[in-house]
Amino acid sequence: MKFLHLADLHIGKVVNEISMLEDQRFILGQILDLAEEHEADALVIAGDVYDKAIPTEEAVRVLSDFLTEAARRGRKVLMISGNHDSEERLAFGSGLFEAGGVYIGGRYVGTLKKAVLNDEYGPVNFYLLPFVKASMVRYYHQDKEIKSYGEAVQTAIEAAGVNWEERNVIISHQFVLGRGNMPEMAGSEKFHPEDMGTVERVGSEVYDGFEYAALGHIHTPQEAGGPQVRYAGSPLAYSLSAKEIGQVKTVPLVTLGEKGAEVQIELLPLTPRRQIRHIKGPIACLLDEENVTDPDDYIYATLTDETPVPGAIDRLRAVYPNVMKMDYCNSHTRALQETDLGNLAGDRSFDELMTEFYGQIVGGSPNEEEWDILRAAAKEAGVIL
Ligand SMILES: [Mn+2]
Repeated sequence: MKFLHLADLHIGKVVNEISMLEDQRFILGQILDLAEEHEADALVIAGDVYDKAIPTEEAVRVLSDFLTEAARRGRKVLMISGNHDSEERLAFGSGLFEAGGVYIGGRYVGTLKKAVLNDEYGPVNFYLLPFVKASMVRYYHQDKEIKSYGEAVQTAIEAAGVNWEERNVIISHQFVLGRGNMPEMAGSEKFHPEDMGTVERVGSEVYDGFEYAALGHIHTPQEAGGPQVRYAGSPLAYSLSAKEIGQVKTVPLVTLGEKGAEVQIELLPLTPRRQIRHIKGPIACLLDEENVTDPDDYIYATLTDETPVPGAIDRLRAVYPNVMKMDYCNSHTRALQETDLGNLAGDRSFDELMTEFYGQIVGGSPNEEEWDILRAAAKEAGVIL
């Protein structure tokens, strides 16, 4: 039995005002080709299928085409909802889809959906555990004391009546600590580990006993407590964070032999339609033909020019049509970084502050027209009378 493990597709995601839909259609097509090339029996999607609870029509079409094409090529699909998905909308038609080999775990209803796929060694049981909070599991298991997400996942698994004599795979979308270690974030996740209470962290030992735990939620591909408990990571970079730019995204190809045999995991690298790249330097240098490679990539440009470049973004776009972000790094921005914002005003007047600000950012002081605009804005904001 072979399957590809996907997660965090976030179909419909917009990164810095640029829609990723075509990139997603492209990478999903590549994944279907990889499934064919490696003769994978199934595709597992561990949550955050869509980016939003109410996806756009175009996003729905991308998923619909993907599922239809997977089924047409004889691949089973097993997917669960993540915290970004609407459980109910993702599960639309799921009872009917099963006849086509598409199994969806939308809403947690006290039991886990189980999909059984067979190979020459017998059945492989896939358990679909959608994203759950402690309260959702507590509602169905009021006899159990459930204080944390970890206890919730554990209760949900215990109630599933897993036959441990057989081969079992769990699909789950949670924040999982690998043997006590925090997972390594990519930067495009919509939460910060520091903001999370310990009740939201799931210990990886709750997945002990499964041949494989296909996890979603964290966008950096990684193990979480052992090679058989894995985050697939998102198939594309979804942020301009230093971590995620240039991160090679992969799809685990999981091969199960007979019960007790070692599980084989091969990470298949993905090649995006466009890379996200961070380029840095004076604008003249960045636009110099000698230095321009792959201009269609998604570009984050940091200009090191000491003075603001008029029309910089348009000039960049003329060469790199897919600029996602532009900022400056020069002596002014560095000075600003070192400024104590809390104590910025001190007891100085508005005019003094503006003069200094202009000096730092533009060099020189505002002209009469600029003063008029600044004072009008400050009046409106109630800063000056
Ligand atoms: Mn996600």
